[in-house]
Amino acid sequence: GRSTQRLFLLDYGAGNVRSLLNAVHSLGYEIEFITKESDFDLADKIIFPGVGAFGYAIEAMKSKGFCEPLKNYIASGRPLMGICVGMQVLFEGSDEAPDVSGLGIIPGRVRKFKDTNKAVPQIGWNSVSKIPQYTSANGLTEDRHLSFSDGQRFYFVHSYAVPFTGNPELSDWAYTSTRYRDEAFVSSIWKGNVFATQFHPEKSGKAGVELLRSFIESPFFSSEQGNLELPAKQKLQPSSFLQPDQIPDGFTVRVIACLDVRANDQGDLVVTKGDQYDVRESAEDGGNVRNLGKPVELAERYYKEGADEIAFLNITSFRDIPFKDTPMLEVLKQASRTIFVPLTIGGGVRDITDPTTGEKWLAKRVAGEYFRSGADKVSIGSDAVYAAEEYWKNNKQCAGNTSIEQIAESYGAQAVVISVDPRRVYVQSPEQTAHSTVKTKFPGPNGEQYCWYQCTVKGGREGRDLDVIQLVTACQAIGAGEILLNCMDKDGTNSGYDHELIGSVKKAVQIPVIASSGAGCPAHFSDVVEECGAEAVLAAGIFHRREVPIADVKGHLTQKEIPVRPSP
Ligand code: 1PR
Repeated sequence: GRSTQRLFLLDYGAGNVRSLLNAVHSLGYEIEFITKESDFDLADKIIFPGVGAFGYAIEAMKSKGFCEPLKNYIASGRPLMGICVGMQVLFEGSDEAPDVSGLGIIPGRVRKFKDTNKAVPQIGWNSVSKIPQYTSANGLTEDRHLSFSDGQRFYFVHSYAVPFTGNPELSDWAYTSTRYRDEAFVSSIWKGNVFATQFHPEKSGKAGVELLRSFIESPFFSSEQGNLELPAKQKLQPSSFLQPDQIPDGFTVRVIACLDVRANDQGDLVVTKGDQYDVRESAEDGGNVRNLGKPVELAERYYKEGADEIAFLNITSFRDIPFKDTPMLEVLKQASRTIFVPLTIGGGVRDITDPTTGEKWLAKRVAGEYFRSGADKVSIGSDAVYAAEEYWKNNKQCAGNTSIEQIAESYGAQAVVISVDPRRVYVQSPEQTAHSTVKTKFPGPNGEQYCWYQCTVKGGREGRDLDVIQLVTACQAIGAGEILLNCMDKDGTNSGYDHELIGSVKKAVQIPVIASSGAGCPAHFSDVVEECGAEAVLAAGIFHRREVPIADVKGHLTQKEIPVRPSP
């Protein structure tokens, strides 16, 4: 790297640190791993990322004997930057693990967001408001060295946060605050050599990467001069301390690009797109698997065009072991090198037994491979249907070992997305089925006024006796963090989203819902947000076929006064 300082990453075995490595490398710096206690003495600066569950993080830190050395490192005055759970563990404790103490460096506790009138976890982009604590005697404020500017958006993905009460007890520490609907919380802390963010800078596009650069390069964090005393602070009177109701809600709707990926008949991994899940061209066109481009190239284009998240779905994974499809791991490793927004990977996330070796891979290990390759979330399709069927059969008891529970336990609920592949089943009247029906504006082939949404597995090839409401309520109870709500009837039709489906699911769960399938023009995106309250809108075909640029979608949503992250 450009400086002689030794930058270290304190990784306790969290989720996706690869993206953080890639972000630091993209700035031209090297970063080493803290693997043993003596490494703390070699570090000039430490970045401490945390993903997932608070309790897991503390236990992992303890088992590695990192807690005391980290406290001593901080006491030595050398700079530390915490990220997400890496910020939370600096506090006294968290509701997420009531019987586990945090490091107690910062006064206060981490609380769970209320989900009475907003989706929890908060998954998405939000703004930060600097809390004016003081200006230094010579007018120099430390802000100059942290490239926060109003209007920027950063990526949050968490169910727990430190409330911003506006009382001075946090005044020494709280650096910015953010509002998520009815709750203001501390989105970053800074005091002397300790800086930490609730959001993920390595997943917050250019704004986030520049913030990492600030930490690495800012003189306020230089360890050469020891803990450079910040300019003398003239404490503002507490009365002038920013109050929670002065914090704006900058939460935005996410626009997500989705890449269905599979091997074509020649064995090359291509981005394809189903038309109601049929990914092959017509017979007269050769019947080939539609080839809409290469996964990493397309993903990079979408990142540059302003996609807020990118999802890769390995759509033939139900056939074979995803690791025979190791190209998917390679796709993630390559994509996460230059793409600094969240990546979701789906397809084949479940317990698997390798038919040749008989080796058993738990879903947690499959997901771990994907996280270590650069994914932030995994989506579970078929296996979630099976888990929901078990849940209802066992009278709403969680089995304890489902792929959802395994992954949420270590990486947090927010890392587990349920990908739903429902299709309409029309009935003349609700009495004809025990399933949850909707009265539809789009009658069935025989004029049926009602329908229910049947869950399918194996990429829509097999219908199950489970409806979409049973699926999403069970998965939320089991511990999933988000719903990716596809729709077979609408898939690839460009006729708009299925509002009846999305509206009924939004009413049934408190976790965020991504609208998917059918988008054909910018108005379709604003319609589904206005009518169903989807937290995110996803499309595939219109982006792959270059019919509608992402910027046009964001421009249209802005015109409709739906907040979006500004395109880069
Ligand atoms: O069951 O856990 O192995 O996961 C398989 C995953 O692959 C699931 O997420 C499933 O939705 C997906 N999948 C399987 N087969 C297909 C197929 O198309 N034959 N993709 C498929 C379904 C859903 C989105 C699509 C949106 C937007 N496609 O990827 O892009 O519906 O489409 P549009 O904007 O073009 O209308 P497991």
